[in-house]
Amino acid sequence: MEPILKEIYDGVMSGNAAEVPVKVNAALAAGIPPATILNDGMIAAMNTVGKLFEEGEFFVPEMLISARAMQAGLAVLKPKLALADIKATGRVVAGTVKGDLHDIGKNLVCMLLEGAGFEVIDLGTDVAPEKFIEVIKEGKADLVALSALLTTTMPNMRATIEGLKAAGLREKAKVMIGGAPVTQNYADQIGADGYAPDASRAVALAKSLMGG
Ligand code: B1M
Repeated sequence: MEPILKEIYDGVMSGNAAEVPVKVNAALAAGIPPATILNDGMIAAMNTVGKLFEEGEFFVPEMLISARAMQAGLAVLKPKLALADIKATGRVVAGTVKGDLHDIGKNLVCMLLEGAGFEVIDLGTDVAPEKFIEVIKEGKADLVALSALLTTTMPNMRATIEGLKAAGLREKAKVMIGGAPVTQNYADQIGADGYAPDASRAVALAKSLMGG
């Protein structure tokens, strides 16, 4: 691994929100592709953080400060990730489902969707089914993008789809889902229109769901 990528990795691990953006800028200036900085530096570090949490070496505060450092680095990377090639069209309402506060993956998906030309309404985290339904009812979006990072909050993806059905709005919008514990099998079970394992494949999926 390039030394600067290792420094970014270490900065996210130790939760150094002041240093990570500086290092990300340095890596960009050195010509390292944004996707490499993201995947090999930042996402790799978050995976290690998760592993250490599972092993009881890290606790919630450590996860939180690592997440802050990652968000600070992402803010620098955003304009580079968002450099669009071909513009897609479509309006997306995105959010992390009710009960779930994880937003880094959802933010990345939103950034790349915007970069690809989608209009994105980001409802944030802990979003109740009613909020998504309201946006679709008002005709403000054609695609619902649901993220969940907890096995305990995944059922709120199903609840959102069921809510759309009950409101007679299921035909008005496609629904795509993703997040670490989510699978294609789960998407099929709950009647989602698609599943993507990562942010770049989420963009490809959104384009295909919108007929692009
Ligand atoms: Co939490 N957490 N966390 N956490 N956290 C996980 C998810 C966990 C796997 C850690 C572990 O045990 N190894 C575990 C979940 C276990 C499970 O249910 N299977 C866990 C737990 C248990 C918890 C708490 C319950 C801990 C506690 O309080 N005891 C608690 C729950 C709080 C809540 O939500 N109600 C909690 C809290 C937190 C923090 C707040 C401290 C913090 C989040 C801060 C934030 O997001 N602003 C946090 C963090 C940072 C993590 C880990 C370490 C990292 C998550 C992350 O940001 N990854 C995580 C461990 C892990 O995932 N390795 C963990 C980087 C991000 C880029 O990846 O989000 O997977 P990800 O997104 C990817 C893809 O999944 C996909 O694209 C993204 C980019 O490629 N994707 C989509 C995501 N959404 C998509 C939507 C799409 C398509 C693709 O279409 C719509």
